[in-house]
Amino acid sequence: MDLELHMFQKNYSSWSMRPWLLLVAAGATFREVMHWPQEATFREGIRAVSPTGKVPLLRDGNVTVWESLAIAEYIAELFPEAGLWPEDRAARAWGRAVSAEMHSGLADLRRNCPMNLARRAPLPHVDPATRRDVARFDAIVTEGRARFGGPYLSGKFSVADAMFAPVVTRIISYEHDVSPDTRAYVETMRANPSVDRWYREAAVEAEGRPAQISPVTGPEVLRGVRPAEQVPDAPCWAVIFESQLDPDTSRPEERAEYDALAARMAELAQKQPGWLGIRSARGADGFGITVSYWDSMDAIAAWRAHGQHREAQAMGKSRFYASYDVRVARVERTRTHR
Ligand SMILES: N[C@@H](CCC(=O)N[C@@H](CS)C(=O)NCC(=O)O)C(=O)O
Repeated sequence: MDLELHMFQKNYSSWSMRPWLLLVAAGATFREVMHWPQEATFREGIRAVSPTGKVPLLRDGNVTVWESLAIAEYIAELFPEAGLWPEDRAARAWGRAVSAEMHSGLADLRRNCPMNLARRAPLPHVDPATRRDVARFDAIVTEGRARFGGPYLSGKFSVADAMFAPVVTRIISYEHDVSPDTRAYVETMRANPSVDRWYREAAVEAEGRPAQISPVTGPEVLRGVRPAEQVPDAPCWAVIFESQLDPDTSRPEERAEYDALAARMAELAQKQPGWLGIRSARGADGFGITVSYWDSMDAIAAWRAHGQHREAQAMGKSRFYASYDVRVARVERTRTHR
């Protein structure tokens, strides 16, 4: 499977959030392709892949799907075992109806309260149209939970919840008044592991360091561990690779080639004896840090000498990197806070 989700930054992109949550909830392996508004190639980068010039957009090999609701349906079909729609036909029909309503409606709430996960402040004045949208959301939540038993809209987490997730973030960010039942739903959603992961990754961007936490996400490629859990316990060895991409590498085709090479190397590295984990982040300015963890110096030396890795190193030097530094360090102690 070769899934690629094109998206904007997590703090602001409400439409991108929906399919991303579904992919993560389904345990899918996929590549996030971020389009950063700060980058000069931003517009042409999106236009190159999207017929509408908008994100999200999902690519699955030669299949391209745009429009978040269509992407959600595609993901639900791709991962039937994830049960992203309820089994009960009436619950499914209701979930589809409210999802479509969300996709085409609640325009005043969307316009007047743009998604901004970092915000925590009410509007100075909430106009009647926005109030009506909040009241409609309240009514949907109350009806769904009463009819299908909660804690989510139609029982367990489904496409409908992903569609409403950005509304949930607006209730939190703008401190809108909602009923106790809707408040409970908002809390359930905020605590949902996929939603929480989105918030955590958005917080890294909100600090002004737009970073792609690991260019490849997903359980297979990263050996079943999420980025936050990839750092192994001490003692172990770390290879710290700091690199500055060449300005040419920011051209979309060149960057796609580089990303594919980096993903192949991450995949190959994890199959080597002594491999323990990897964490990687790259900013919009092309500066990145990748730390790979190993159980011995011998394992690091063997990986350095690996044939395909040597070819990749040569290509990195001649084409992709303006500069890089490698440091090998022994990890003596680790401490963790989540
Ligand atoms: N109806 C589309 C809406 C997509 C959308 O508006 N995406 C925003 C980002 S959250 C976008 O790409 N905006 C760029 C633009 O309008 O130029 C969907 O459901 O996917």
